[in-house]
Amino acid sequence: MKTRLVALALSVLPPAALAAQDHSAHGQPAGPTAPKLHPLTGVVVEVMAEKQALLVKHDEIPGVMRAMTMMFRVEAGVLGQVKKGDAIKAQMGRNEENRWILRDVQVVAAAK
Ligand SMILES: [Cu+2]
Repeated sequence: MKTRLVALALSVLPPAALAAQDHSAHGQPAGPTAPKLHPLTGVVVEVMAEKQALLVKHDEIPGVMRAMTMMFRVEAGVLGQVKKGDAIKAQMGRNEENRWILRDVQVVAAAK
């Protein structure tokens, strides 16, 4: 009986509720789910040392976010390792303050 109820609940859940998370409204509250990381590629538009952040023009992250330019908090050590114009890859997620962050930032092509 219990199994049947779970199956029923799942079948009732509209697929749209699971997909289509457009993060154009940055800073919206995170859901109750555990923090998730998404692979990201993009180009550093600006190193914002005073905010310990990078302004990054990132490619589309399918199912998560359209291509756009936005700010990401990074670990302090990253600031000295990237520069304006560098192409990077990283893992995108949110920190405890619900701000967008990048982890595992790697330069894949240095600015010319
Ligand atoms: Cu974005």
